[in-house]
Amino acid sequence: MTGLTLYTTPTSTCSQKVRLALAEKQLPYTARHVALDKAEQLTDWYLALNPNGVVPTLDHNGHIIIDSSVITEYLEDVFPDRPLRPRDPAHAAHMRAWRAYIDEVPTPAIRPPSFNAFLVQGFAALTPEQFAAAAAKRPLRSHFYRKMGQTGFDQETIDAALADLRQTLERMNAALLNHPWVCGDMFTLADISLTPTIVRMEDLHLGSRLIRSTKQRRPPDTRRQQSLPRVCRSEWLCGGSLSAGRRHSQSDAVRDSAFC
Ligand SMILES: N[C@@H](CCC(=O)N[C@@H](CS)C(=O)NCC(=O)O)C(=O)O
Repeated sequence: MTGLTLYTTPTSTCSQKVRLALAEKQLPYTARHVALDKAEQLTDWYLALNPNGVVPTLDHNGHIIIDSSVITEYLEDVFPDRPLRPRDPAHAAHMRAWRAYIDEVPTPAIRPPSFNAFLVQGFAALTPEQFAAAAAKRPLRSHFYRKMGQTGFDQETIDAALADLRQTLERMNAALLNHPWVCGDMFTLADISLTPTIVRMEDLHLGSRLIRSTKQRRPPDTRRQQSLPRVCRSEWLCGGSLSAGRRHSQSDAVRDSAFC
């Protein structure tokens, strides 16, 4: 028994990072699903675990660990088998620099197009007062929800997000020109941090141009092509739930303005 319980939401990209790491390390765990659509992350019992009111949260034999990047490093420290972090300190620093960039740039950038496509419609029926109260309850994201409003993020915000995502793709493209994974020959936590955002981009129809251009520019590398499905086949990531909610008309605007 690993003693691991993960508070997680199927469609949450941050939860997916942890589930991918658990899957790669072949660590069994108990999943406790947190219903973001019912604001379960803002209930007293959950805020007592994670005062930020976001998923995921890990409970390891009573030790409560929050933040997906912190959780995956913790898992690496406690369960070093099937390593996802280079042992060499300089290589580990390189991986952590990638992760810091991912947490700073693409992870927040994927939110505005995701919320416009999948989530904002869930707030449409609220009165302005109810929406203001819902936004105010978010310990970390009040300003984000206020900026979104009940009609979605404006084009300027979407354009800025797409510029950040494009920069990420360019950096990945450069890194993957000569190596199978972003940090070189080893599949690491940096690849895990990137994967949910790339999958979400595909779900939003933002990614196909990148994949085409990457294939054209990268020399043939059969090992990488064989390795990729190991991530994409993961039931934790590609269970279909990501696209289940796609019905908002703004997803067309996002798609049409992307990577032209
Ligand atoms: N830095 C945190 C961010 C977690 C986060 O933003 N989670 C989102 C889902 S991906 C969430 O729970 N949002 C709740 C909300 O919007 O109220 C982490 O990596 O764990």
